[in-house]
Amino acid sequence: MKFRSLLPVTLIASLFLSGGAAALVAVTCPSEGIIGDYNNNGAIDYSDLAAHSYYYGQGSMRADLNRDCQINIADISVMYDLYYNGSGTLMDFNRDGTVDIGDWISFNDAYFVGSSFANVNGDCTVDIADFSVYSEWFTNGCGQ
Ligand SMILES: [Ca+2]
Ligand SMILES: [Ca+2]
Ligand SMILES: [Ca+2]
Repeated sequence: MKFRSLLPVTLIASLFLSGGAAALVAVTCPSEGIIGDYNNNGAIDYSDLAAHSYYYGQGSMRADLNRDCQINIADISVMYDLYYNGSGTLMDFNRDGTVDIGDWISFNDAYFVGSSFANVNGDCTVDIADFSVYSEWFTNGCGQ
């Protein structure tokens, strides 16, 4: 039993150490483009719907708005949600127009249920790497 109890402590210690080392590395913030703003005019309008439709038809990954590396109806749903309910950047996770603790909470909600939206590093899986990336962005004030 004594040996068994050592394992979690070692894991926690190594996670802590790797987290500490990562904090020393320079953080590159995500580009602050608005998600779904294909024509980069700062708003989601009808021409963005048309652009999304075009990329969707082409099977382009530019149409993959929910970041699950698949182009399907879910992406159309996200595009219409952006159009009708407001837009946001990658840092503005809850799309309320500001980057604050609410985004951190929303990211954690998405991360712990394994939502593809939490795939912030774009590698098609939701894992500790995404948690690490978003928390580094967040603690370094990206988007503020
Ligand atoms: Ca998708
Ligand atoms: Ca926000
Ligand atoms: Ca990922």
